Amino acid sequence: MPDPTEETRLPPGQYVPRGRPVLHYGRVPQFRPERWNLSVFGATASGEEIRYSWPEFSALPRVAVIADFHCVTKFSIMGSEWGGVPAAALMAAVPPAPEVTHVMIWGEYGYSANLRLADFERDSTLFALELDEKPLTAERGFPVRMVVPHLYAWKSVKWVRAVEYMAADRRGFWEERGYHNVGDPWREQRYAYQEEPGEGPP
Ligand SMILES: Nc1nc2c(c(=O)[nH]1)N[C@H]1C(S)=C(S)[C@@H](COP(=O)(O)O)O[C@H]1N2
Ligand SMILES: [Mo]
Repeated sequence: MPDPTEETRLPPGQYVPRGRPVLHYGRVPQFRPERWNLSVFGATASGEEIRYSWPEFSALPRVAVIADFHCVTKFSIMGSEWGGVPAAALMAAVPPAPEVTHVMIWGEYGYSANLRLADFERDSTLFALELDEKPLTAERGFPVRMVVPHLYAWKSVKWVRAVEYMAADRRGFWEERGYHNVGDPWREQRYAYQEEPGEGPP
């Protein structure tokens, strides 16, 4: 049955495809639990880099978030249930220094995406380990991916390995390649040329 609310939940220019597309640049990395860690570095309040091992990270308390997810190539994936660690909980566990304004989320192979601290802190921003109550599949970002449902999906970095606290904004992988620095789908912030003063790094 089509869900009648989907139409009003769809940002401008988006459509709902059949099935659930999988999209990423490059190869799917292999997960080696004994070598895996997730690091929080840069301008931490303590000045130290914190590293979570897989047993540590996978034991953190999780919440569920139901959200739609919008790719800049115009497909939207509606109503997924993501389970994971709220970004705000990670921030509380590893506080940023007071001057931090942005974060860079780093995936395997150097993929990255920058976020304003306010976007990172949103209740719906998660380090997701589950999709629809099952562990993520390898191609969806196993073991951990970012979910930032209120921004275009290139910001939802798969295979996350690090969070960098930054005292100034810096562009990530797609933001350096012509995509919008903020990426709000409701404002169709697709490309860098649409950026207004204050929406990108100086
Ligand atoms: N590490 C990594 N994460 C990534 C990407 C990527 O190329 N590498 N692509 C992004 C883009 S453009 C989209 S649309 C979503 C797709 O997520 P899905 O494969 O679960 O649909 O992943 C995002 N996260
Ligand atoms: Mo995308």
